[in-house]
Parts: sequence; structure tokens; C-alpha cells
Amino acid sequence: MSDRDDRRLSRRMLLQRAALGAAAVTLGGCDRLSQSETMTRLLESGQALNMKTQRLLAGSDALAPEYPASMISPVFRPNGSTNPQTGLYQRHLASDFADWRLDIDGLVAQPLSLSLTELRSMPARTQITRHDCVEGWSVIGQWSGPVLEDVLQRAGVRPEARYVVFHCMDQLNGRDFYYESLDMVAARHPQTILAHSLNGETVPVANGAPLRLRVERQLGYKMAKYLRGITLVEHLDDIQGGRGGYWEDRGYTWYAGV
Ligand SMILES: Nc1nc2c(c(=O)[nH]1)N[C@H]1C(S)=C(S)[C@@H](COP(=O)(O)O)O[C@H]1N2
Ligand SMILES: [Mo]
Repeated sequence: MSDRDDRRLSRRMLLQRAALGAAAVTLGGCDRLSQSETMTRLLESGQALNMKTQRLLAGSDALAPEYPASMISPVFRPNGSTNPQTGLYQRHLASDFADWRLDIDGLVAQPLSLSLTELRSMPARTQITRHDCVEGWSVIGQWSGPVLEDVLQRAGVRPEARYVVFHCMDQLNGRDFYYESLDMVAARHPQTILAHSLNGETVPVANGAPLRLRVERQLGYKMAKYLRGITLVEHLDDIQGGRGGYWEDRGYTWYAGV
């Protein structure tokens, strides 16, 4: 498939995802009616098919396109939380993240608590990729940070683990912390990184300082900003709304392939 076809396909899938997301969000209003359960199941079977199709056609390890430095967008448009007002975040920001740690726990052999210095001293992957938001816009930026798989290996993933959950320090609605999750295939993808740098600088506050997830073959909302911890779990049911992410709990699809 040529690069151009590839891009057209991505665009089409993006629009499909957006339509599905919109349908699900509209549904939010009639959550109390029993029809939502059937609709939810339909949406879920659709996304399962979409996930299997993409992985079958492209391969689980297929890389998202990477771009030359000349194509980096002048401004990496921020979205969602851009300056978290939680006490937790404001305290870490005030001390320039000196006491901040990334806690890795759950189904691991050895729970870890990594400082920013430790994360910055790990081998990093640098990639110039396109970020697609479900709202229909895209930006290109250069991200660097340790490959998630390397961090997971340090902790030792137990065989029962099926999902990696990302906990954030911000609350979009002033009540629920943002969170996200990936299955082990997406978590172990070679371009799935914990980014500490954007375009050669430390990640700005607007884009998720001090550390944010990049999952290059999925939509923007999967890429959790303002990370504070990672938990390996067997099921997503008992985490917050039970659907694997802040926006998923509000109707977005869990698998958001582009
Ligand atoms: N913690 C957190 N992560 C988040 C969000 C958010 O509001 N909070 N917004 C998501 C959405 S919808 C998008 S498009 C991207 C935006 O990343 P950016 O601000 O670097 O453009 O972050 C995603 N990750
Ligand atoms: Mo987004």
C-alpha cells in the first residue's frame, strides 16, 4: 500500500471512529433507558472487528508512519486538560516535579517507583509522528522517551496481566481523574513510549508534563498526559467506570485505531 493510500485509509477510519464516538456520546443522554445496553454491545462488536481487522491487515507490530523534521507542526495543538488544577498536579508543578514518581504496580513481579531522572536516563526512542484527535484535526511532533515495554520488563509483567492502566493527575470534570488503558499488544508495540520530550524540549505543561503516553496507531484520547502511575490488571471492570478510560466511560470506543 502506498503512503498516500495509507493516509487516505487513516483519514477514513478516523472519520468512522469519530462518527461512532459521536453516536455513543449522543447515547449518553439516554443511559437510563435499557436500549443503551444493546447499543453498547453493538458498538463493542464493531470495535472488536475493527481491532482484529487492523491487526490482521497491518500486523500487530506494523509501525505508524514517521515523518521528516521539516514536517513538524510549529505548535503542537494542546487539547483536553492543558493546565491541571488539581492540588496534586499544582504541587508537583511548583517543585518542578522533583518529588514526582511514576509508580508501576498491580500484576508485576517487582513494583517500581521511578523518578524523572531515572526515566530520562533510560534508553529513549525518538519518533516524529502524526497525532489525530477524534475531533478531526492532526498535528505532527517529535516525541522521545523510554519504550513502555522496557519499563514493563524492569517491573516484570506477570502472565495473568491483560491490560496496562495509566493513571493521570488531572480531572477534566473536577471530579474524576483522567485514565486510559491498553491491551498487551498495544502496550508492547515498538512505538508505544513514555514521552518526556516534545520537539527536543521537556514536554510542556499543556502537552502533559512531566510524562505522557504515546500510542502512535491510536487516536489522541488514548495518549494519557500527566502520568502518575501504571497498573497491570487482568480486568478493567472495577476501575472507575469500568470501560477502560475517562472518555470510554463516556461512550468513546476503547480501541481507537487510526
Ligand atoms: N490526562 C489527560 N490526557 C489526555 C487528555 C486529557 O484531557 N487529560 N486529552 C486527550 C486528548 S482528547 C487528546 S487529543 C490528547 C491531546 O494531547 P495534546 O494536548 O498534547 O495535544 O491528549 C489526550 N490525553
Ligand atoms: Mo482528542
